[in-house]
Amino acid sequence: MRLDTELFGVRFQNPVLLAASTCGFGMELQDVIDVDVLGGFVTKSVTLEPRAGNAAPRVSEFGAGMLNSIGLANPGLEGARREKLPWIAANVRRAQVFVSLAGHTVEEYFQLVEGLDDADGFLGFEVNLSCPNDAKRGGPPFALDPESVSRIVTGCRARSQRTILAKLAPNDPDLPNTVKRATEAGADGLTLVNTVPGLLLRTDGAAELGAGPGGVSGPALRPIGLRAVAMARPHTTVPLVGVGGVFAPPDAVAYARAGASLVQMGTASFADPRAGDKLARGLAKWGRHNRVPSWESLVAKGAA
Ligand code: RRO
Repeated sequence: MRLDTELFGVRFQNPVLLAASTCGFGMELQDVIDVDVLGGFVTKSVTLEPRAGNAAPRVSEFGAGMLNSIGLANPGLEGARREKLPWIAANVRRAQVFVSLAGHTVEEYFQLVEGLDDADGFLGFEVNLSCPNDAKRGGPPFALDPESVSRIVTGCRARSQRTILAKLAPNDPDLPNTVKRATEAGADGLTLVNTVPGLLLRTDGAAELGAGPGGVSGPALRPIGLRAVAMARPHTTVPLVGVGGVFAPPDAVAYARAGASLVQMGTASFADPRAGDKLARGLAKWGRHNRVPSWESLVAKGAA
């Protein structure tokens, strides 16, 4: 099965990306995996200022997946420019890279785009509108307010020629509307979905995570991500990127059938950093076995 796919004016050698926050900025994994065997990866979300992140423990496993509250730990705009993006520019050749952006205000997204747009080494931005763990901002994520989605994507679009993905929330009461708003505002693609808000408690009533609540990922997120992709597909023509519980080839194929042109892997690659590479190779084998000529032939089409 041919795995390569042409999107956003470039070639992805396979449809498997590592999700934001699971591979740092690539360099953190350099002794463990060759990121250039992947279709691509998304960096940690970059904020204007460096962030130390939330109190430990930041992740906790449970039967159906994982709860995290990392709290946007990242080196900030200047740190990313100075220490992280140059490594990507010098070392990543074949994987397509998206820089994830997280603002606390609408204007902060614009400052982030302005501050990073002329750096080298990446294809585009994944505008993270759906972080469930931003204690500094508080309140619901921007993705749950269609007006904010529209303003943020419009402003980022006006400031960059690069590919812009908008990362949306799983708990959106009107996802079709948000999908339409993000598309009309100029997003080139949509990433569906971020983690679902959740809480794990110990028997003494204390939260398992230092920050209290967090975001649920892993197998439990797969039906939620698939539903979101399938629900979004008729409402936009732009490519969709499916995230949530992608572990094995049938999971990725299910996302393609729902309408995702690419998939991202998060929790699976926490447990095994080589999971992305294994998935790409597993997909090729799955396609041979099932006589499917190409990944692209599996991807359900969007709105006409
Ligand atoms: O850093 C985090 O705690 C985090 C982010 Br920015 C996000 O978008 N989704 C998530 O589950 N955790």
